[in-house]
Amino acid sequence: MKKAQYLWGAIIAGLLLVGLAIQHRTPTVAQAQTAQVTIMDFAFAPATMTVEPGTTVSWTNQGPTIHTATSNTGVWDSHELKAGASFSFTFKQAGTYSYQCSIHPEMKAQIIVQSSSPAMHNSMGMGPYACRIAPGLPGFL
Ligand SMILES: [Cu+2]
Repeated sequence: MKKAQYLWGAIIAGLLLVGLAIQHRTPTVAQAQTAQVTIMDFAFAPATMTVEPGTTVSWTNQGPTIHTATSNTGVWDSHELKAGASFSFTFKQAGTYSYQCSIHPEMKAQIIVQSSSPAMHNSMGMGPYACRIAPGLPGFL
């Protein structure tokens, strides 16, 4: 009995380590279908964010100054966001979307839209099964 418990403990610890390893490989991949960008101190945070296709990104102005989140290629424009205001846009197409604040063009950032492919797991020798063991755990896709 004790041996079985120890074995399970070791398996769970191993899975957690694998999860942490994946998270380290892809630190900015947002798993959820929504993602948040904070506008503060004349910068977008995070400046580069990677999301899955279909993700709705919300920009919230947490600072006192009016800003915008404006696509460099005309894909979206939040227009002026006052303190506390937010704007959302859903990214359906994969690609790299650069944007800036139209009031302060030195505020630059980008959203990268791409699928988190099972190929990444396969390249780590995990296969699809391991990925489904703990889908809610950070690091498990
Ligand atoms: Cu600004």
